[in-house]
Amino acid sequence: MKSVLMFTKLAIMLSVTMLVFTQCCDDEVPPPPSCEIECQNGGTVDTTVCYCECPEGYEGDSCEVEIPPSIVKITGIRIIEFPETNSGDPWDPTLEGNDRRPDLQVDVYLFGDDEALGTTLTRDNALAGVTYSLTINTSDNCIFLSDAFATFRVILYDFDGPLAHQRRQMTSGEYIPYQEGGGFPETVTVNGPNFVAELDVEYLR
Ligand SMILES: [Ca+2]
Repeated sequence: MKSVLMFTKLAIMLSVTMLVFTQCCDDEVPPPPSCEIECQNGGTVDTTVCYCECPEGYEGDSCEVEIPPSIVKITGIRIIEFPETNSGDPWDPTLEGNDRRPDLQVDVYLFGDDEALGTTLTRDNALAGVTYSLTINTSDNCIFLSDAFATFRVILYDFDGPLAHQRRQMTSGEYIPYQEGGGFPETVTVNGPNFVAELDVEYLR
C-alpha cells in the first residue's frame, strides 16, 4: 500500500515537473513573426504594426474600399484626334491656305445642360495628326465637376468668333469622372466620332 502511495506521489511530481517544463519552454520560444496581411490598390504593409498604409482614395483593412470623390477637377485638355474636314469641306472654306483649317476650342458641359462649366482658349488652324494642348480659360486653369457620378460632355468647336453662328460643333464625347472599381486615373481618354481627347484630372474628397 505504501509503495502504491509512493508511486502515485512520484507520478504526480513527474506530471507537475513536465507541465512546468513544457510551459517554461513554450514561454522561451518566441512566436514566429507573422504579418500575413496583403494590401490592395497599391497599399503598403507596415510590418511593425502589421497594418496597411493606403494610398489616397482607398481605405479598409487591406485598402479594398474606394472612397468616391466629391469633386473632380480637370486640369488639362489635349486634342489627339479631330475631324479634319466638315463632311469633306474645309472648316473655314471662305478663307485661304492654312486658315481653312479648324480653330479648336473645347467646352465641358454637364450632360443635358446648355451652359458650359468651362471652356478653353482657341488653337488656330489646327493640323490633323498633331496633338494640341488647349489652355483652360480660367484663372486657375481648371474646370470643376461637382458630381463625380454624372455624365459630362466634352464638345469640340471650330471657333471663328464669339457669336453663336461663328462657332460650329465639330464633334463631342462623353465622360463620367468616377465609376466604382475604375480607380482614379490621372489621365482619361474621351472618345467620340473622329474624336480623341485626353483629360488630366484630380480628385477631391
Ligand atoms: Ca481657321
